[in-house]
Amino acid sequence: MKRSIAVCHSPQMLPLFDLKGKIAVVVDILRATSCMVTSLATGVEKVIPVSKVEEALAYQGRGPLIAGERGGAKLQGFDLGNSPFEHMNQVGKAIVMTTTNGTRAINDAAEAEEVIIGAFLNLSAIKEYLISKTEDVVVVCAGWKNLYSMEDTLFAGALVDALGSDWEMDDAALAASTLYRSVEGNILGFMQQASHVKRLSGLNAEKDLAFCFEHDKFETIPILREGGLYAHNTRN
Ligand code: 3SL
Repeated sequence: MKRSIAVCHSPQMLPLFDLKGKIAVVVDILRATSCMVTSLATGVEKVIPVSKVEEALAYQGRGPLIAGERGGAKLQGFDLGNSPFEHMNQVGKAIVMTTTNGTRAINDAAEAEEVIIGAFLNLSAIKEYLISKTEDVVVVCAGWKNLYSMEDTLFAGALVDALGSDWEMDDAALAASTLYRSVEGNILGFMQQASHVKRLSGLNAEKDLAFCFEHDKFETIPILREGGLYAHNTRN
């Protein structure tokens, strides 16, 4: 029997999916999951994703760095915002992170057999990891405030495309891979029309944008275990 891959376009739609016994690949390309892959690949020990600002603030002064944004802007009093460059090379640190959509999507997907974190930065590692497993897969897009997002859909499409035709796809997976294939030669150009790129344009995030669409920079897969994300390296 073929394994199945489905795409959930927003955490709001998660109750329509049965995640039990499945692997959830949570994605928030701009920029939460790109930050998490970057931090864990460059030396962070663990990332604790929390949904609310107050939950992150409760860790202040207790060891971990606290990171986060609302509406893309760094939160007042936080150590880090949501640029992958701020999350790079924080060797040995723990980071508690809260973002508008990404950290909530991770916590909402927690009933899955396994929750792993995807980004273009670790796309091939995610593909190899999924091939090595036997469970069905749901790609959980963080979206934007419960709505569809282009960048997360493109990642879902790239992953479906990379896995090949031997998978049972739902219509959302089929649509995502068709979209990805139609723009893969010019993703950054295509993304200029997307709402989150327009939203980030006042925040000096051009460098982040280019970085978040780089493919296969890292082999690290963040995996959720007891509320924390830890690095799994595919070559280990
Ligand atoms: O929505 C999120 O979780 C963030 O990644 C959004 S932003 O890119 O920082 O604006």
